[in-house]
Amino acid sequence: MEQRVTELNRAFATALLSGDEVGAEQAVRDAMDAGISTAEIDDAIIAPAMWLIGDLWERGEITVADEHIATEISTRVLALQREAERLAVSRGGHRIMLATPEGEQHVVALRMVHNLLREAGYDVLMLGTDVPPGDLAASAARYEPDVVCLSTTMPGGSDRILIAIDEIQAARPEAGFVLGGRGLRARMRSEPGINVCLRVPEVVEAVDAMIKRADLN
Ligand code: B12
Repeated sequence: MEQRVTELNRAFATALLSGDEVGAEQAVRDAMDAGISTAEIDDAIIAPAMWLIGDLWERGEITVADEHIATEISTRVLALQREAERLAVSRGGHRIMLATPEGEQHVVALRMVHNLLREAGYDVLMLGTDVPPGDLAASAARYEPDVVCLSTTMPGGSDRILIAIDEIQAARPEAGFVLGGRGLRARMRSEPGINVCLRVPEVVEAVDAMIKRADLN
């Protein structure tokens, strides 16, 4: 991790010195994605780069304008950090329920989904595998999820998922759905309230969009 922090500090400083706001933002986004804390990003990536800028400016190796540009970019990056934190906090107020429908035991993808949503700040409730539709509905009524993520791998999975959605909707009409897995029929497409994903990394964006849509209604 220390090595990664050093690399990102270099990338950030290089971006500041070349007035490259996109590059600076990227370095900080990479740091956040790597799980480096805000305090460490501030202390080990942004501050040392600004100290370097100060040294170069004192030695007359860069101009006052260069220093101003670096400061401006760093300030904008701090706003980006605040935005990411605000998003994580606001996600914490939303519950996402995860399960595979009856007959489905493949759960590795859903566990990956669990990790990503939790990391993004969501309140995640994992029901596990092979959950009958009536039990899914009862849990939806009890735990009031904003979004339900379902995964299916086996042939016939689409039908089981549609039955599960029907039952959950009757118990919790507000819930949106994010679906994934190779058991879904190729012609199963996203529609309002239902988002079909091909890959696990799409899930945070899909859930964010679903919650935003619900908030607008
Ligand atoms: C591990 C495994 C098992 C384990 C599961 C353990 C567990 N707790 O998960 C066990 C041993 C229990 C098992 C059992 C069976 N299995 Co199996 N299994 C596998 C294996 C090797 C890996 C599955 C896996 O983890 N993949 C990794 C994940 C990450 O990938 P993925 O599921 O494809 O998910 C990707 C996308 O679909 C998507 N995604 C999936 N879900 C979701 C959900 C959301 C919300 C999002 C956003 C995205 C998303 O994102 C992922 C990519 O980013 C596969 C081989 C394969 N090719 O996949 C066979 C496989 C799936 N199994 C198969 C079979 C046939 C069976 C059994 C019938 C075997 C038997 N005769 O008993 C049983 C059926 C059990 C059941 N009823 O569910 C077949 C299915 C063939 C088919 N579709 O017709 C496969 C393909 C093997 C094969 N080549 O024959 N299996």
